[in-house]
Amino acid sequence: MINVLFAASDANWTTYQGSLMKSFDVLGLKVNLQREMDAKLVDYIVYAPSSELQDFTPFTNCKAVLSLWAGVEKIVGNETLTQTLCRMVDPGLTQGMVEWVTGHTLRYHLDIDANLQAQNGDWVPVVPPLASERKVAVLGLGELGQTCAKTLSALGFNVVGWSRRPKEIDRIPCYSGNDGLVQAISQSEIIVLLLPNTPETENTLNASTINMLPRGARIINPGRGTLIDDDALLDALNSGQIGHATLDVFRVEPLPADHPYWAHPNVTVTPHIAAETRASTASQVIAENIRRGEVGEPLLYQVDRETGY
Ligand code: NDP
Ligand code: OXD
Repeated sequence: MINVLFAASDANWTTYQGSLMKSFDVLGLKVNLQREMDAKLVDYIVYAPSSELQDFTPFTNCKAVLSLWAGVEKIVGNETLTQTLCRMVDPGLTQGMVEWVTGHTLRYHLDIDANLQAQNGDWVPVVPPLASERKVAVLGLGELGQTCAKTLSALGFNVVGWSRRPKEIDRIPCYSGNDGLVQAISQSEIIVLLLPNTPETENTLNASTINMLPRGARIINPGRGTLIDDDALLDALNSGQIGHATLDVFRVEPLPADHPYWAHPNVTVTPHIAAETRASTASQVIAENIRRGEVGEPLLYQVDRETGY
């Protein structure tokens, strides 16, 4: 019997218990899945940041902590966590992010807001440009960024990408490093942020990089709140340097009701809903990693503790 501790909220338990058991069954894994268990008996921990579990020291036989979240910034620096840490890469989550990013990119590209507001009887045709005339920078070319970049490129957008290490992606010019960031963003009218929260990515968009963007550029941030210097963005929104921002993630969540983003006419706030891990597909990923752990195969999606993602 494999002992799996489910360390996440009550709501997560309700959502995941059935799917996880089904996925274990499909792979022929005999699993004892519980919310409480003698720490020494635990073989794997399924973990979400909503869990109160912070001290991993007692889990001396635990082979891996399997995160239900893609972003692991809340756990990666935990010094008691010496076990292997795997993040979530879930096809359902990826598909959700592609739909969210594509939808908000098209909102900006087609200037849908202008049409929604122009309903006063004046017939003023303004034909949107084609996607090929719109340059979009996707910052972060991992599981999510790369899939979004490819989808936008397939729709015809002029997509460029940026990542830490150099990459080659068909029909998408890719840049890396500090100089690469300047090249990626300097002519991009829409910037999509899909970087993780690490010390290196903090304030990727700051006063200096924001000023490198074409005037009126639009920002879409489903990555993490720390990627943006909020004061610099508010200044740029007020001056018109940034035309509009759609923000799904914030330094403090829930975003406080008195935060200037809520009231700003050129900001759309969404409450961290860009993409959620989907129980049916994510459970298959967890089950596959436990199967691998049991037969001594390398686990998928291991977090690099040095880089923090
Ligand atoms: P990945 O780890 O697969 O990809 C991260 C990307 O960021 C990689 O391309 C990586 O470069 C790049 N990167 C990391 N550090 C730097 C740096 N210093 N400079 C330039 N590029 C860097 O993550 P995912 O794509 O799965 O997820 C991205 C983020 O999306 C998550 O960390 C999370 O914060 C957020 N997220 C938000 C959700 C929401 O609902 N709003 C839902 C799920 C995730 P390289 O390829 O060279 O390693
Ligand atoms: C995640 C998220 O990291 O939902 O999975 O933000």
